[in-house]
Amino acid sequence: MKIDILTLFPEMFEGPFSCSILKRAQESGLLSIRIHNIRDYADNKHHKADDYPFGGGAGLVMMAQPIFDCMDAVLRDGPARRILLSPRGKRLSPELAQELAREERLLLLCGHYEGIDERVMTVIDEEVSIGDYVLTGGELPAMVLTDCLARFIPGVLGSEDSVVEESFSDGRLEYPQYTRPADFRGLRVPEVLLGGNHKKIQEWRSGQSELKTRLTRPDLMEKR
Ligand code: 4FV
Repeated sequence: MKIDILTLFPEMFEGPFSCSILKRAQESGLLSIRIHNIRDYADNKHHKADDYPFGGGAGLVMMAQPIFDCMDAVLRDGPARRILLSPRGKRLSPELAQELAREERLLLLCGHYEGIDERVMTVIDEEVSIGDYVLTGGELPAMVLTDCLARFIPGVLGSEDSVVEESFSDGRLEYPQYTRPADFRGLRVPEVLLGGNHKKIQEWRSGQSELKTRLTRPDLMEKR
């Protein structure tokens, strides 16, 4: 899968995509991520990429020209599903992430400041939101979306089981996890997990998921 990310702050992406699972996914060719600086396409002498909003109001708006020209350049070698990260968008969910993970190619546009010139929506297929709160930019949402969908690309996670048995996969929160040592500062791991009886372990885990979901996310119970 190929993901092109368009942003005014390419340096923000250095960290998250250069370690652990996402780094390995790129090295193994399962995922190719390219970051493009929209300001490089601003056709004015000061490379201005934002301006004051028509009609007044606080803050700055990203200009249409640098975004259009950046998208034209990036999509010269083929089409992509063009997504704007924005609070107006469809809420990111495991189902949406799984759907996006099946795409050949995605283009993610990161707004910043007060947002982008609305005429850019004429070259955007859909908007995606990571939650009902306003951030300083679409960069972090683009990272969240990329991380979330990458886990559904076959081969990215050590075992496919990881996405099968996890929070939300069956509408419930995941059961508690433990690892060695069995006794840490007197805090013991539940005996059932040390007994090797897989049926009992599965029952305990299912019970824990139910309990945690009922206590902390009853809304998920209704949804289910
Ligand atoms: C956002 C979100 C988000 C809005 C104005 C960027 C900011 C600024 N994107 N899910 N929540 N975007 O807050 O996706 O331009």
